[in-house]
Amino acid sequence: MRLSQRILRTPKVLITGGGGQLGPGLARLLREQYGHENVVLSDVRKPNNPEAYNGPWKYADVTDYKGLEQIIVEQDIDWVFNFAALLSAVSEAMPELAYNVNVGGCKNILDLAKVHNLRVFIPSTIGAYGPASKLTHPDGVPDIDIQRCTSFYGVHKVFVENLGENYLRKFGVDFRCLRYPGIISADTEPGGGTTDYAVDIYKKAVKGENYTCYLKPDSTLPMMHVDDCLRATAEFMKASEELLNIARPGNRCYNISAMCFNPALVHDSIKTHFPQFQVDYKIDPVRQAIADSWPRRFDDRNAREVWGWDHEYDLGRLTEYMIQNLGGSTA
Ligand code: AKB
Repeated sequence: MRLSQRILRTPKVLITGGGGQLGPGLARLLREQYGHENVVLSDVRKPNNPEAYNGPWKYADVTDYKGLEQIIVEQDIDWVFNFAALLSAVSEAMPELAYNVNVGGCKNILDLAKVHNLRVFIPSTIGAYGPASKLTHPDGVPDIDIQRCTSFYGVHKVFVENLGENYLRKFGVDFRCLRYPGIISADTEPGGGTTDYAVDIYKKAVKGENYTCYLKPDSTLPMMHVDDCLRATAEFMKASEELLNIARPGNRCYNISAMCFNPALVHDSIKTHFPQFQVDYKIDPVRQAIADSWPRRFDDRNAREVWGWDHEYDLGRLTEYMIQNLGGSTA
């Protein structure tokens, strides 16, 4: 197939780390747009989500270059979305494995993108900023700032952001990266992050139980509903390369933002539906230190101006969604 034909055809997509919080939802969205057979979901664990059975599923370990290459070649892949990662709290507990997956895995994917002419999406995070950012930018940390982060996870993400942009500038690799806030979903588990409380708190509330929170009540962080996150990811990946190159030459890392809240605010929001719901606090020093080092707010003006990002969910709507989708009633 000639290159011009490849550019015009429907992309063949590989999602790595696809069994986690984001993979199944992204596969569902992309399969609706590009066809079920064109979206390959993959992970190192057996599928635990029904979406795995709605199209191709493969074993793929991002730390295994040859294994990944085999899938990319055999499946004739054009786009890779890499969700394989150890999140912030788990990375502090297992720094070596985290390095291999978060750094080594991404380097493999960037090298494969260079060899096989792939478009690659690798998410980054609020964790890619350090404690200075929220002091210097209390109203929102911009895309470009000093990133002296204090968690292993943040250090890994900063490295990959910079490596990806260097592969773009030096080798023309079509690298794309969004910095995600904490993502909140009802039907998939977050798995080892600092922002996981914002999912767990809703689960307890709908069961009629109280919640013990590991972050302080005023630990404000940027957050986002999973549907906004997945829509942003799909839209950003579709944006024309030319548009991105002209708008911010050499820069492919964009903040995306929707809402900011802390445990006290989400507790208040849940109480509008379950007035008896109680939260107490037992602080986890590791996750509290991570949260304290992250920005409270993102400035995402570039994403809004350059490729048209906009969010749909605020805290009130998120609370209604979570209660309904976790089996509670908002009536
Ligand atoms: C985490 O808490 O580690 C993640 C993130 C914000 O990147 N949810």
